[in-house]
Amino acid sequence: MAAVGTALFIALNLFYKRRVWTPESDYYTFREEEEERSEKQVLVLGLDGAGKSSVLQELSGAGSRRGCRPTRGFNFISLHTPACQLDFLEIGGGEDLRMYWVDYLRRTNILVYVVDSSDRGRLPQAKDELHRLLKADTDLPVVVLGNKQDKPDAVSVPELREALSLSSVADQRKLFLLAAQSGSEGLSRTCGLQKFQDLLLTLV
Ligand SMILES: Nc1nc2c(ncn2[C@@H]2O[C@H](COP(=O)(O)OP(=O)(O)OP(=O)(O)O)[C@@H](O)[C@H]2O)c(=O)[nH]1
Ligand SMILES: [Mg+2]
Repeated sequence: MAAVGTALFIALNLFYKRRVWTPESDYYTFREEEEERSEKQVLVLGLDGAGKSSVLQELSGAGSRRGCRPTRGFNFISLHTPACQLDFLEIGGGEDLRMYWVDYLRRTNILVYVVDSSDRGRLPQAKDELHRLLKADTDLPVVVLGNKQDKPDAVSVPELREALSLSSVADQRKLFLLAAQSGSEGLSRTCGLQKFQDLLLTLV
């Protein structure tokens, strides 16, 4: 019995050592780590109707914002860039979903916060939700998109900075505010799709 036990122990030990130390396994571990490193998470949040899905649709190359329905749960797209893969996760902005937003901050590299610049009545609410997120994670880089700039009643970027109290945000935080409009390649016309992507890549 003892001999069988010893033989089993030696065999397992040899097997374990082979798994861990062979050059091939080292190579695969290295490759897995590399693959993990090259996937970056971008969390896309904002009140319902702000335009999160429309922005994602445009980023994915679908162009027009026509056909966007309220997101009842999640919405996910991946962008392959030469530097890395950007995984965008939108969580719906409805009141019932906002309580879950903070749970996703931990696993993300950047927060993109979309605001409807023409929804003046709900700017205070957009501000409160944004500051709740900023408080929950004090280091996360943030890009605020002041969306729907094509609408005649949209507030300007300086007004939006004021309305969202962005000047009160700590200096060391990486925070950017960009004007945007999505649909019909609007994002390309305002903040610039390529510029937006490049900015994200500098922040991951
Ligand atoms: N005029 C204008 N309308 C826009 C713009 N972006 C989005 N919309 C419209 O706004 C509405 C809401 O857009 P969505 O992209 O579904 O908004 P969302 O933030 O994903 O909303 P939820 O999924 O409900 O949280 C849609 O009717 C869009 O067509 C924009 O830049 N300009
Ligand atoms: Mg949506």
